[in-house]
This record gives sequence, C-alpha cells and structure tokens, in this order.
Amino acid sequence: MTPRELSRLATALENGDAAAFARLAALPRGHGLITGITGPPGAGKSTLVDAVTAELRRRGHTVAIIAVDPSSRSTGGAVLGDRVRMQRHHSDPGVFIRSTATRGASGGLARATSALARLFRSAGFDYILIETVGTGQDEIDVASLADLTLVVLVPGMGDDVQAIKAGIMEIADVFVINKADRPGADQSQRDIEAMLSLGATNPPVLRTVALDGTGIAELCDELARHKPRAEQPASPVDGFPIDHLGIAVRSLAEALQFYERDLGLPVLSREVVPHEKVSVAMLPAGGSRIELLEPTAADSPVSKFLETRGPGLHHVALRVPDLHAVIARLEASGARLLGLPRRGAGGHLYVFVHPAGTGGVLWELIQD
Ligand SMILES: Nc1nc2c(ncn2[C@@H]2O[C@H](COP(=O)(O)OP(=O)(O)OP(=O)(O)O)[C@@H](O)[C@H]2O)c(=O)[nH]1
Ligand SMILES: [Mg+2]
Repeated sequence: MTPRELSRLATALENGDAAAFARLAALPRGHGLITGITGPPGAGKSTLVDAVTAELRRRGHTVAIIAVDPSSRSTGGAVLGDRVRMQRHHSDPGVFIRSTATRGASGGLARATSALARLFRSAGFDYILIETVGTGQDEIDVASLADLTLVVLVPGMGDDVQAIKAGIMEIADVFVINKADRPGADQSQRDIEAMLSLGATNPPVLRTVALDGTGIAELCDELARHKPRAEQPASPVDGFPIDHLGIAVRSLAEALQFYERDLGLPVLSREVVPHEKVSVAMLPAGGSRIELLEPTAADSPVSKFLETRGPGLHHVALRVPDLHAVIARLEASGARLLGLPRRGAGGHLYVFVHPAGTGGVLWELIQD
C-alpha cells in the first residue's frame, strides 16, 4: 500500500466507513507490536516517541506513529508541537505519522485508534506507537487494544503518583521516568517501586532522557522483549452471548399491550432506524433484550417478512468480540452476508447473515 492509499484508508476508518472496515478485515493481520504511550501532559511522550523511533530505525525496523489528540485540548498547539518534533522522520519512508482527534461520542476515539493501529500493523509496520494523554477512559481503551502500554512519568511528582495510581497505573506494562536529568528521579523511582510492591504485577521501571537519548536503547530492548498478543479467537469456548431477539410485529402499540401491560416489562428505548425502515422498541430480558420491530414502509424488510411469514421471531442477535474475525470465517465458508457491516446508533457494528446459509435463522452479529 502506498502512503497515499494508507492515508485514504485511515481517513475512511476514522469516519467509521463500513467499506473501509470490511477492507481492513480482509487485509493480513501483520506482525507489528502495538505500543501505547501514555502519561500526564508535558511528560515528554512525543519527544520519547521521536527518540524511540530514531533508535528503532537504527535497528532496521519500520515504525507507524499515531498521535492521539483529545479535542478537549482546544489549542491545537500540542499536535502542531508533535508534528514539528517528528519532522525529522517525515522524509523517511520507514516511518508513517498520523494524528487523530477525538470525534463524537466517547469510545469513538478508541475505536478509530484501534482501527488505525490494526491498519498500520496490516501494512507491515514492525512497531506501532500510539501516544495518548493519560487523563481518561480513552487511555484505558487504548491500553486494552495495545500489546503493551508504557506509562511515562517525570521526577518530582510526589503525591501526584498517588493520584495517578487510581487511573493509569493499573494499565502500565512498563514505567518510564522521563526527564531523568531533572532532580528527584531517584525519589520517583522509589515511590513507584514502593507503590508497585503493593500490587500483583511487577512492571519494570526505566529511566530516560528523551531529549538526549539516554536510556532509549534500554527502552527499545524492553519493547523487543514483548510479543504481540495472540489474536482473539473468533469463537470463544463459552460461546457468543445473545444480545437480543428481534420480533416482527404489525403494530408496536398493540404488541406493547402484551409486553408492557400484561408482562409488565419496561420499554428501555424507542427508536426509528431510517435505513432499515423500522420503528423499534427495546425491552429487557435478563442479560439480553427483546427488540420489537414495526415496519415504517411497505418496502421495509420487516414488511416483507410479515407478508410471507407473519408476525413472530424475526432474527436472533449474537454479540461477538471481533466481528471482522467472525466475518472472515463466514466469508471463507461461503455464508452470505446481507450487505457490509454497518454502524448502529449506539456506535456498535452489526451485520446480518442470510438465513439460507444458516438453517433458516436470520442471525445478526454485533460488536460493541
Ligand atoms: N529536561 C528534559 N526535558 C524534556 C525531556 N523530554 C522532553 N522534554 C521537554 O518537555 C517538554 C514537553 O515534551 P513533549 O514531548 O511535548 O511532552 P508530551 O508528553 O508529548 O506533551 P503533550 O503531548 O502535550 O501531553 C518539551 O519542552 C520537551 O523538550 C527530557 O528527557 N528532559
Ligand atoms: Mg505530545
């Protein structure tokens, strides 16, 4: 893939484009190590990423960098700073740099970042470095997608270490005390190690001076010791939970007399899904849900279903951990999907599998 194609596909993924997600699913997985680099603002993360990139290049590895910019930091100066700092890698074809910003609902950033990281891994980069600011849920999400997470701290944080502990400490696979040229590095190291001695894990604590490259080789040695996580199996041993049962009804109002009035179930939500041409009411069913579907147009798929089969069970939805992995398996075995994966209102991805290939059941597959 040329850098240009890579950029274009990256943009489409950031925009949640279903065709781009399908394309990503079809690419080989790649072998690269996805590393999250997080820590408080100004800890030197970008400088560190730059120094690590230079060292990895010296060792002959290719590097993709994702600089995540939370849009809550409104100045834009940080990203500009990152760009300037990374300038020296810009003419290097072995380095690909991408800035991405928070869009829309929470979790959107993590989804886009995850897709970008997988894209760069598929494109064959040896290391994928993701820089995020350690302030919120996005870091935790990024940590859950990364093969390993570096938490970057600086000397002289004192009680701050305690404060940080609550959030990002748990996600650290490696601690980096950057700006070790400043006073207090010894004390910080003792503080962190004391804190770690209370916990179950034992991540290494390294010291760096990102500005002059001190400790960067050791940090790269540490990265080299980590392996990419095993791919999530498409089918877990405990199966896929049922997300909901979809039931076709001629009239929601009439159906709700049974579900709401007689059974006493509360309506969790109501929604019209324009492109599916249905009006939906969701009801609780223990860990899963009941979805009542009323067509809003004569050419709605649910109208057709009502005509030929009458009201009743329309589809069953399963929640899968990795929709693209499941789709890859289904496509490989010739099952027919009804269109490409789409994004639902809640931000989840979903796709329908044609009943002809499944023994008569219309299955919906959902990934949160
Ligand atoms: N003394 C010293 N300064 C450093 C070191 N590493 C980075 N800095 C300086 O710290 C400042 C912040 O560095 P950045 O790399 O932008 O920090 P950051 O964590 O990416 O910052 P944000 O992305 O804004 O959260 C810059 O002025 C760097 O030159 C270091 O090892 N020692
Ligand atoms: Mg930065």
